[in-house]
Amino acid sequence: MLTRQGRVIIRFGAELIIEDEHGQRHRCTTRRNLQHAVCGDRVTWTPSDSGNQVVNGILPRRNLLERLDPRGQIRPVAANIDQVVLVIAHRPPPQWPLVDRYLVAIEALGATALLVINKADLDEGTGDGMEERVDLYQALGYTGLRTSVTTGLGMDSLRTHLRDATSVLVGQSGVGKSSLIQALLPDEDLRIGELSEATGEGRHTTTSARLYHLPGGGELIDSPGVRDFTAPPLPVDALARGFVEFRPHIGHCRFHNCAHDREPGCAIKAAMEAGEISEQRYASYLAMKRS
Ligand SMILES: Nc1nc2c(ncn2[C@@H]2O[C@H](COP(=O)(O)OP(=O)(O)OP(=O)(O)O)[C@@H](O)[C@H]2O)c(=O)[nH]1
Ligand SMILES: [Mg+2]
Ligand SMILES: [Zn+2]
Repeated sequence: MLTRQGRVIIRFGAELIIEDEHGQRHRCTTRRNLQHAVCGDRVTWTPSDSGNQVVNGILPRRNLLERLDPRGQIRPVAANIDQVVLVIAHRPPPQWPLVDRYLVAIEALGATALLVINKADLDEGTGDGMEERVDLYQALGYTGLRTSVTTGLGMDSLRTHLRDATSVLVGQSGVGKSSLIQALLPDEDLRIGELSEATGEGRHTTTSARLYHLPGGGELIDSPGVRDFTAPPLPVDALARGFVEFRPHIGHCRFHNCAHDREPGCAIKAAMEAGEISEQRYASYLAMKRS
């Protein structure tokens, strides 16, 4: 029988919902021995009238978002992510080392980071260091966008940034991720998803990522497990590359296997002492490396 292509928009245990090129959805199971397909995967599948439809292949992935589950196991969450929207807010105040941890994970994923500073309506210019730190990230090449779900400020701009990409939204608790998603996806579909999370009904909905089409274009993959994902640890070289401003200095240390910690002749530390790399970013690197 004819094999078709589709995209995984949701997974419940062994069952997948596939969307075809016409936007129609099909319930499928996976062929045995097939690698775990996740939300966002492009797959091949075989239609069937008997209802026994099977996914038989996963097309090459652009990337795979993985998380550490509470037991320390690495779990695949979603595939083919173009952009990660990293949400921070004036309240609760950002934990900058955590922001750096997310940025490193985004770099390792090969996705674009979009920094959203939400609750702009609470910005009283109180000298909380937010502006300086956001300026630092912008100087590193990251885009920063101020939004307010309350006043609508920046929301059109956010929609524009989401338009041509598959995105996920992440950030610490209380920054307004659910509020932003509710504003971006005001349809019933999402509310049902939130409801089943709240009631605990359907255990899978609490962890399964789901792909949504945004009304203004673009796609958002969302689940609680995506929003607060904890990335698996990285080897030292990938960790250092995750700090984009370290990259020009990598390979210039005295020791080729320098971990940029206590080694003499470290080019990264020299750049930090020369003021080219910020002390806070270097401190974030050390904290991640030593943990
Ligand atoms: N003033 C103001 N409050 C906001 C804004 N966005 C969200 N909030 C409020 O901030 C609180 C937390 O928002 P949530 O959307 O629940 O935050 P969250 O990131 O989903 O939090 P978790 O689900 O715990 O991770 C709620 O009381 C929101 O009403 C905003 O732009 N301005
Ligand atoms: Mg929430
Ligand atoms: Zn070094």
